[in-house]
Amino acid sequence: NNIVVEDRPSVGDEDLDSAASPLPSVSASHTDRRWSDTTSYAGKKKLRSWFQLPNGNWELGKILSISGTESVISLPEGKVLKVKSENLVSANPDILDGVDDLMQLSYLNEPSVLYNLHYRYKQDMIYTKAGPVLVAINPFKKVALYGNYYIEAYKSKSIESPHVYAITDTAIREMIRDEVNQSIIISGESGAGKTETAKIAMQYLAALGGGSGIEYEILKTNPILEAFGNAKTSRNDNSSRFMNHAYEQCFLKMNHVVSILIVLHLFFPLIMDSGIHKLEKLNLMSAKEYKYLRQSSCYSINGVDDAEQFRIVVEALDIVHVSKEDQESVFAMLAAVLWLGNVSFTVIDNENHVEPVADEGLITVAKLIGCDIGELKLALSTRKMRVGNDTIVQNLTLSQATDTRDALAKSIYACLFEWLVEQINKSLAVGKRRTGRSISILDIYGFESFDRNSFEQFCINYANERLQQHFNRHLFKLEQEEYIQDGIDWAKVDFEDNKDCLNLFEKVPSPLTQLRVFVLTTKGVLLCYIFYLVVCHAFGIFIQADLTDEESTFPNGTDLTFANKLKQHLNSNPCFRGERDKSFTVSHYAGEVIYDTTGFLEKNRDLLHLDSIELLSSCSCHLPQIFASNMLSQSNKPVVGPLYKAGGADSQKLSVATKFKGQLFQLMQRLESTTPHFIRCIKPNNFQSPGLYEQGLVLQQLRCCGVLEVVRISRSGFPTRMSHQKFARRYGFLLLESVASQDPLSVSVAILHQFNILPEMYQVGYTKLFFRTGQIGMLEDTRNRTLHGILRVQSCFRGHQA
Ligand code: AD9
Ligand code: MG
Repeated sequence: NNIVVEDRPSVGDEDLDSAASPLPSVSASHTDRRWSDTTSYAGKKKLRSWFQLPNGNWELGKILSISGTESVISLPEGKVLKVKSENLVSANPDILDGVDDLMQLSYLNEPSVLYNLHYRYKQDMIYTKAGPVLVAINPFKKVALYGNYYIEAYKSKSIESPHVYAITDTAIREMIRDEVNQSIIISGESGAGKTETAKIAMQYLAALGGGSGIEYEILKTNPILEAFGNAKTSRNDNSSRFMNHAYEQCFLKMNHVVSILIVLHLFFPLIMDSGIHKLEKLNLMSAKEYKYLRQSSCYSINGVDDAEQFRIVVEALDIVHVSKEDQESVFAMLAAVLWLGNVSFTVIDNENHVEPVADEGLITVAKLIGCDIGELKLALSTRKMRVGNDTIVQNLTLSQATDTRDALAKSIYACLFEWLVEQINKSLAVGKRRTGRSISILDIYGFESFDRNSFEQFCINYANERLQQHFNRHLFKLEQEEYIQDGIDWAKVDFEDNKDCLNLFEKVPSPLTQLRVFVLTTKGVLLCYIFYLVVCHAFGIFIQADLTDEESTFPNGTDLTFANKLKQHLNSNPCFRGERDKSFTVSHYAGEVIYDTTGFLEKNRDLLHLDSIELLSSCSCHLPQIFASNMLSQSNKPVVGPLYKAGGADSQKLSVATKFKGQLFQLMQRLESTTPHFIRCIKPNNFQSPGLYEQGLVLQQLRCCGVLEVVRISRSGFPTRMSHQKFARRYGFLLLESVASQDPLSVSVAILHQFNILPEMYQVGYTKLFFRTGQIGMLEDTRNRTLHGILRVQSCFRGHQA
């Protein structure tokens, strides 16, 4: 039979059984670091072994006997089973239970990793290293791991267990040592704890800044971004809807994808807080009275005190110097958005044309944004069109008018968010033009998969796919390429590449088919397939079919035809699968997601008619005016409506997907020039419930983010590297004997010898030295001690002289 008997670490079975719990920090000696992956084994009697239950969960048992291909195993609660030996997977000796770096496990297989993480999680040790990556498991409760005591301890290195503070500290040290910008990249599914983790990292930076630095101010501005940019979703009560790229004074946002149909945080504090007298003129009613808020039928979040939340936001607005007057306008805009949702229409002719009902809703909106009621009515129910040199006014149907109303509400909200971000960035930059190096903390919206996934999920998951590629590139691809380039011995490790999936979103077949000049129907209505092409292009899902086909499909050039085109053109991509009706499935690195294209085109457009922009610019309030001029300066040609001019390129700039892609590329470009530090957040259950650890869910997240592969490559690889020159310069002065030749390589080799660095712990490449983990740390310690000594001697000497 093909049973493999593993070479076990040399610890006696009985010793293992009686070994005291070695927590919190266990480190196995280097020689114990053997590993074997998912190799089935049947070894000596009473060895610990994993057995998979029919429900997929793993249980830890002990092998009682082995005969032929079968083993008898005892499981917890006195169960004894006879099983096929090949179904057993090696477990680590209990001396390794709860090691703080998965690299220390002798057997690196899935059940062992799951068990180790759970073992720690049960004791509130939510952080574990997986080689260079920090794994953070969401505790869904307060854990006593933060605050000044811990910050000081990590700063002075008196605690070494894995922590966000430790990663942040490393980033700072490497920034200083290597003079390279750093980034802390936080990823994970929605609700896994990314935003909390980012805040913890900022806390550490803020503490180092002594409570007065820019980090501190950023921390203080967080409530604004969260209030306006987060929303409650079924996955997370406080889900981020924008990309937060903090510390570089650059907040990229996904505001256009924010659908106000999701309940946004600030609305509730605004409504609930009856104590704010100034808000009286906003004419607010209870949440249930607003149509936009009613759609979610969710009016509060457990444990969130709306009044307190509101106070914090106002305080934060003060900090970023938003004047009281502007603050009132901000809240007036929010109220206007809510009231807009309540504007209703009546049909005025037999062609289903409508006009808004002049009720409380309409009147309040006009008052809040400071416009004429008549103008508002016109903007919501008619559209000006230019035909040749003439302008004609066309009445809107009910569905067109509703779309116009919702687009106006969305735009006001999006502009407001953008404006706030601008104020924050401005205030942070005042008098503090930073020079030198930086550390960026990246926290984006996590991978999302709901029962129904739309355009928002499509964008969010695309961003995550990009980030995953960055992770892969750094930890696998570049790493291995560098080994090979520098000519060191290296056996390649395979990893999951998400290239195919990215192609789905990005690959633009060339040559690009030109957008044809659009055709006017006899009634002067623009063919809407233009939008459809814009969407397709933006996604790299560009359709090369002859446009005359599209002409014939008009006026049905809708979500359905869009979906059909996708199916037709992407079926050859292994990550794409067409589904029934308007749906399609994408195989993301984190799992399959079925997207429903209903509303894709409309959400992608998300653009305002010129009529609405003109309305805003005619307002007497100052924020709507700013919004209008910002929108006009982005492009003086709104895409929607017949004022659109032919000449594809400009129009593409404006689609949400294109804009989004642009922001994402900009972000990735910035990240590429930094040294990345990765934190992988893991969600242990879908109920936001403390203590519950679902093996299957955790395993799926570990698998999709390649944690095991990372550990494997780090264990067999050489994560630290330094050029010969730099190494010689940095440590050369530690040499006790002078070296015959002064070339960097000879000096480096002499240093390695003097410090007895074992040959298997490093490799000498053409241009660089490559080290296994921990080696440079040891050299750095010696260097620091020596430098310290020299400084002390010098100051003593000076003291004497004086
Ligand atoms: V989303 O992609 O923005 O939807 P995130 O950002 O990954 O998501 P978030 O940080 O908002 O998730 O965390 C969700 C919730 O988990 C928080 O509101 C906290 O209640 C909880 N959490 C996360 N991390 C910690 C922690 N270190 N300590 C305590 C935590 N609670
Ligand atoms: Mg978040």
